[in-house]
Amino acid sequence: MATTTTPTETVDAVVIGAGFAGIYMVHKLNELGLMVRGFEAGDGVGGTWFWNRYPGARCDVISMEYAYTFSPELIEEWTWTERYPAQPEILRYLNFAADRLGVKPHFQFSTRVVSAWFDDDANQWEIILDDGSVTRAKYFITAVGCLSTSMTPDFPGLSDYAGEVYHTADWPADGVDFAGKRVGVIGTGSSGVQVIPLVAQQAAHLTVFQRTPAFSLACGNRPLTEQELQDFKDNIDDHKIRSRASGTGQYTDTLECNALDHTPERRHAVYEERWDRHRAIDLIACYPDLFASREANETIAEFFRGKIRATVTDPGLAEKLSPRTYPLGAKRITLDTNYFETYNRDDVDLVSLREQPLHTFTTTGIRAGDADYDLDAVVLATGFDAITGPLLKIDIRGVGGRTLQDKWADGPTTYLGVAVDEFPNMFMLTGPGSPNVLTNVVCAIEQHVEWTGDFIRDLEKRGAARVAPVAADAQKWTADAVELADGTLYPEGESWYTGVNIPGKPRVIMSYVGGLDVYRQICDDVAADDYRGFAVS
Ligand code: NA7
Repeated sequence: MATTTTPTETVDAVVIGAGFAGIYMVHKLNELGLMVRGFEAGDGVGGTWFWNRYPGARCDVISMEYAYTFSPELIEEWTWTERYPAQPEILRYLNFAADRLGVKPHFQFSTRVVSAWFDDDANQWEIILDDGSVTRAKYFITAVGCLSTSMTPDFPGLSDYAGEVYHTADWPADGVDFAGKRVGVIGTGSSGVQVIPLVAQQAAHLTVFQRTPAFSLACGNRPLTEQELQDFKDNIDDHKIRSRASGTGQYTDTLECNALDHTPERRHAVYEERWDRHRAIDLIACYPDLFASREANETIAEFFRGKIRATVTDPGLAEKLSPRTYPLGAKRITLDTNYFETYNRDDVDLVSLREQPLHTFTTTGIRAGDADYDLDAVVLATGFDAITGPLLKIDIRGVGGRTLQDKWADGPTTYLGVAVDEFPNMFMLTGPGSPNVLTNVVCAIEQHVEWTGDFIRDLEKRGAARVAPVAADAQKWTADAVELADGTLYPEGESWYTGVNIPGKPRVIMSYVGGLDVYRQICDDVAADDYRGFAVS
């Protein structure tokens, strides 16, 4: 690997990915006057929103809040149509933003970065692309997203199955016609919960294979009114201040007393009022103790189960759909439109894989428990190798040829979730150890891009050739972040948050759980203290 090839191009910075993070990072580096090249595997911008184009794909953050705030022009010139934006609208927004910022010419699309190695002598990264060409750059910045490496379980017999197979995270651009077909969906996380009602409407018959039921909130999606849109634009400064001061980038009015301090009747009334707001953060952050105490959490978990019982007419089916094995919020709360209602249809069945384990695919379908299910098509809504997956898919080698795979064999170690010791001049946007997926990710991205951009400006001003975190600071940051997470209910979620959905992946929370507001302050303090914890030469 560590042989210098003749580069086709030498630039100041390479950015991988053209989603929310990559678009803004390229713009920021352009503003700094650096020569920047972006690489993107898709044939257009969008990142996660480019590939996740399954029917029903929709963001779980309100549209106006799921948008860049750094540019008054972008805010003024874009108008959202729905409260929760669907994938095509987010993709249109990102195309609009990339065009308006003029970043598309800096990207090379339909190009995958295969490997990158740090040249110790030249203090440069050599980036090797899937067409064999090579680019050299001083700075190597990953904007690869947290949910961009899809996960297909190693189901026995899958390769022998003769029917159609689709993964929600890699959906055909031209769509799929399920009319008249017997379809199976495996997975009931956010993607499954969104795709199931729409597949049910089209297919002749739908069988849902559920391993763990979801806590799901009816999203109450609707068109936005002109008044709402105008009010938001008029109050954008207030929105920025409030989202920056919040732990998740989404503000809510958390009550001062604990859930367990209220009577059951009072609590129920509070939950009902919050349910009608159709916003997950308003429920999970309703009382301060909901995510700190299992007993408090059970009160809201039972409230959600009550909603399932009120919707699903068959009580046995309602119970199968009711989560009981993990606290609410420890797996991501899903947002849906008519998810539980779908199970009242005669042409939809549920197979609980806890009661009937999935043994194998056959040539004609799936064998689970004692039964064979004949299926013309199967949709895998089985999720992602999250956060570290997209980084480890690239063969990244730092000082002395050390691979990132080797460095992170026991779990990712980072400093501030943005840099790794032994990997100089490399910056990760929303990397492991940063607040990433536990926030409105656009807020996390803006903070990371702005902080990284400021740091690079500072390095260029000093004439620095090389920067990397000090190993001891990275180890401390990582250990402290893990300890912080151990004091929450996240480890009980058994989800992609902690890597347990991927066989063999180290089981560790990959996000900083202390809140985006606290994290922002720490990063600002590090910068003010002459980038404490980084060695610059
Ligand atoms: P998730 O949330 O990881 O959901 C994946 C689903 O697939 C979940 O229900 C899993 O059950 C199920 N799954 C995974 N592997 C298997 C196997 N081997 N057998 C049966 N079922 C399986 O991914 P999503 O794409 O829905 O959502 C990811 C994020 O994207 C989401 O949180 C939003 O932020 C957007 P399990 O729960 O592991 O028992």
